[in-house]
Amino acid sequence: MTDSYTPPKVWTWEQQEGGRFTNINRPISGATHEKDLPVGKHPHQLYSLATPNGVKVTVLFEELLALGIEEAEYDAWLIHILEGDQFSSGFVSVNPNSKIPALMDHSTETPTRVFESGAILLYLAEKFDRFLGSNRPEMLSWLFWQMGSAPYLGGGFGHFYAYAPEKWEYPINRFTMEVKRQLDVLDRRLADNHFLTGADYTIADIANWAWYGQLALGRLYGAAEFLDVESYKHVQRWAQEIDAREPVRRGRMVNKATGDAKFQLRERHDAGDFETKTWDKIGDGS
Ligand SMILES: N[C@@H](CCC(=O)N[C@@H](CS)C(=O)NCC(=O)O)C(=O)O
Repeated sequence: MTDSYTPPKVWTWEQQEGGRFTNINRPISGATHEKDLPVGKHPHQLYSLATPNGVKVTVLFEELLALGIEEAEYDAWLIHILEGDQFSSGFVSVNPNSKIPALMDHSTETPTRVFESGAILLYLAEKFDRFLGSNRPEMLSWLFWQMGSAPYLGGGFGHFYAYAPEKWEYPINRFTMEVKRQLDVLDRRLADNHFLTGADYTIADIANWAWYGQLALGRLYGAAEFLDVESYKHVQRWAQEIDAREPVRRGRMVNKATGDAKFQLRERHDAGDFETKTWDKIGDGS
C-alpha cells in the first residue's frame, strides 16, 4: 500500500470512492423505501439472485424437485442487489440483514421466514428429509465450515483481487494465503472421500460447491490462474461431478441476470419456465 492511514478517534460515514458495491454499502441496517414483496402461487417464495449464496438454494430446490417432491415447488423472484432491492421494507421483513437469499414458506400455519443461505439449506433439507446424509455431525461441520470460511473468499479475496478500486498487495496476499489454505483443506478431505461427508451428496456439498467448486471451475473473480485452481485435483474431480448434475445446471440459471441470455431465467414460477422464459426468449436485449 502506498499511503498509510491514521484512523480518526471516531469513524464517520463518508462516501468512499470507486470499487464495486461502494454505492450500496451503508453502516446502518433497515429499510430505505416502502415496497412489498410479490407472492406467487407456490408454497415457497424465494427472493434471490444467482450469486454463489443464491445458487445454493436454487440448486437444492431443483434437486428436491428432480426427486419428484412436488411440495418443494417454489417461485423465485429477482432481487437486484446493485439497485438496492434488498433494502425494501418487504425484503427487510424477511431478512433484517438485507442480503439474498431470503425465503418465505407459506405452507406453514402462518408464513415462516428463513434467512442466511445455510439456514435455508438446513430448513429445506430437514423439511423434506433429503440431502442430509448419514453422518449428521460431519454434514453440519462442513456446512458450517463453508458459512464461516466463504466470507474470506468473497468479502476478502474477491473484494481486494477483483472489486477494490486499486490492487493492494497486503490484503491480496493475506486473503490469497487463506483461500489457498481453504482449497487445500477441501482437497485433502476429498482425496479420501467421494463427497464431503463420505458417500452421500448432501447440502454441505451444495453449499461448498457454490463457492469453492465454482472457484475451481474458473467462474469467480477471474482468479483461476492466479490461484492455480487446477492443482487442487480432488476439488476439481468433485466440482466437475457436481457441475454435471442436471438440477445443478437448472439451479444455476434461476435468478441469473448476467451472462449468456439463454442461461438467464430471471424469475422462475414453473418448471416449464426453463424452456420458455429464458432471457433470450423474453428479454429486451439488455
Ligand atoms: N451469510 C449470508 C451472506 C449473504 C450475502 O452476502 N449476500 C450478498 C450476495 S452474495 C448480498 O445480498 N449482498 C447485498 C448487500 O450486501 O447489500 C448468507 O449466506 O446468506
